[in-house]
Amino acid sequence: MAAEILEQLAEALIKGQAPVVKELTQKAIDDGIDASEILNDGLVAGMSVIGDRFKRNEVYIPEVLIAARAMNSGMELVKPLLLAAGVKAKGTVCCATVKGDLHDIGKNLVCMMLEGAGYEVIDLGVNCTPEQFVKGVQENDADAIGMSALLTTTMTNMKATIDAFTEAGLRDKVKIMVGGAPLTQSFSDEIGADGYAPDAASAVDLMAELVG
Ligand code: B1M
Repeated sequence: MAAEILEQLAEALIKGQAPVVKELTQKAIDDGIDASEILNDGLVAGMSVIGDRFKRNEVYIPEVLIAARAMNSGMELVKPLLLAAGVKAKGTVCCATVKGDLHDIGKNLVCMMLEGAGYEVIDLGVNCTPEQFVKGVQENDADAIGMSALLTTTMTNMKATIDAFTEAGLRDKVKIMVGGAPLTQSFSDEIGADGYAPDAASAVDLMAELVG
């Protein structure tokens, strides 16, 4: 019975049906299904299908955004229960677009996918200075950061941010993931990041490798 509701929940999320996701999440809660089971076997299961399809170019950005909205409608109900039960996220990640850069569509997608995969995501927004990244990590005791850049002129601020973590004595504690259209794996290696993800779904896989 529980398995059936969770399957329906994942299916509704894949279809981006926010009201149905909300309704089924509430039904699952009312039926006494554990909140982390609803999260992992319903919401996250659906979102990972979307992630895989996105990676294979079977769905595109609008579908991912619609699925993420559906995910949020279920998360709103499940989150307070998870917090009350003391269920821990897989890790905490501070994400932002780097200093000088205002592009946030890709970064927002990465945030949604990470959240969908069970990470606590602190969105530090756009035009984020190295100091703001460091402060964000310190205030939230984050395990990792995700830096996005869309401009060749702002890519260099990624290195400045990594240097700021080294100066703050936090470089060994924090995993650093980078991404954005002008980036490459070799650029990521050059600046000393821990990993580069070419798209939002790969960002989830990479974060799992980096943080677990
Ligand atoms: Co701008 N812009 N823009 N822009 N803009 C580009 C990036 C550009 C390539 C357009 C062009 O000239 N052909 C060009 C950059 C050239 C360069 O540097 N080589 C450019 C420019 C020049 C500019 C301005 C300087 C223009 C001007 O004012 N003269 C200016 C800069 C403002 C600033 O940031 N300081 C500017 C402004 C803007 C808008 C505000 C109008 C708007 C942004 C709106 C917003 O984001 N809220 C905008 C847009 C929309 C674009 C394009 C058209 C689309 C970018 C986008 O959102 N793509 C873009 C041209 C293009 O790409 N066709 C362009 C969709 C998004 C989902 O993809 O962000 O790549 P993307 O994210 C992907 C992956 O890269 C990856 O996952 C995502 C999903 O799979 N990814 C990560 C991204 N971040 C990641 C982080 C990770 C992991 C993966 O880990 C942390």
